[in-house]
Amino acid sequence: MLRIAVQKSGRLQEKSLTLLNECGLGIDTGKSELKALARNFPAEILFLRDDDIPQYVEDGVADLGILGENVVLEKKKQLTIIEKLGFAKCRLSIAVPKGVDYTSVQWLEGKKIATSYSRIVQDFLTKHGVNAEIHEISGSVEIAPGIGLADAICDIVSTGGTLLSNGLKEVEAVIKSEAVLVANNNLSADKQALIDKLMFRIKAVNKAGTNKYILLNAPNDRLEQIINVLPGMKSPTIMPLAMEGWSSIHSVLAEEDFWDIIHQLKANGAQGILVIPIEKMIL
Ligand code: PRT
Ligand code: ZN
Repeated sequence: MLRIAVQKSGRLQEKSLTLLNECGLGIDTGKSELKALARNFPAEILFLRDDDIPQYVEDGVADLGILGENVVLEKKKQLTIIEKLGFAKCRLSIAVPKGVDYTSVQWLEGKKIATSYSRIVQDFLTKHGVNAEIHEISGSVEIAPGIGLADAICDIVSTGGTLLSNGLKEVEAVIKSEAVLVANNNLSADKQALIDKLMFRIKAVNKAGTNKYILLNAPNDRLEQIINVLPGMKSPTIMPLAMEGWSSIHSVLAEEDFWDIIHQLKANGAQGILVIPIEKMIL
């Protein structure tokens, strides 16, 4: 039985459970319990505060955990990041009042920085040879400069809206972060086998999410140009249409190349282009 720690409530909870359910675990969501048993996989979900997950995974109370990389780096526990999950993307940044004439990290010398991430900030300062006073606070970091508690802050930024509405500007991105899957370092062979099974599914789900299935019609005399534009898993599938001289082409596109390729397909005479989400993708 695998024990998987997931955030009890907050930004990561829903996406963590959705991912596990897309992997077929069958977890009943919506209950405010501390534990839940997966219906279709030998796994138990432990609902915890994200800050506590690294300790539970280090101690082996949980075998796996899903949390922000920012928390993993801050807690410095003995555990291993085994997969980046692609959601809850953000950065941990230093910000200063918008009127400050900030030119380089040297500006921080001798200053007071408020943050909930003192270890990450200290590593950043050490790397740049800057001495500054770190003031550890646990919430509402962005108000610290306004109330005279600090000269700068280091906090999570996603859209930047919070900084803006508090009269601050982002001056250094210290780390980038996203949700990650972490594992205990001393897993039994049985647990490792279950994790391998789960990892296979996670990869299939995440790969599917970044790809699209595409169908289009093309005149046979343009097939070659169109096939050259399409990547495909191996090569595109080509089937004759009932209409003489035309074929239907099926392929898979990476989301990031999507629009570029669609424009090229149109330019090469493709018609009736259909784009369909992929649920699972196994290579
Ligand atoms: O209760 P618990 O301790 O479990 O939760 P929490 O309050 O510590 O964490 P939570 O749920 O707020 O966030 C969990 C994780 O989501 C974080 O550790 C990050 O890895 C990730 N994440 C992604 C974010 C954001 N985006 C984010 N925007 N975490 C927090 N924020 C906050 C940030 O602190 C700031 O106040 O949103 C504000 C900034 O957002 P913008 O869009 O205005 O820039
Ligand atoms: Zn937290």
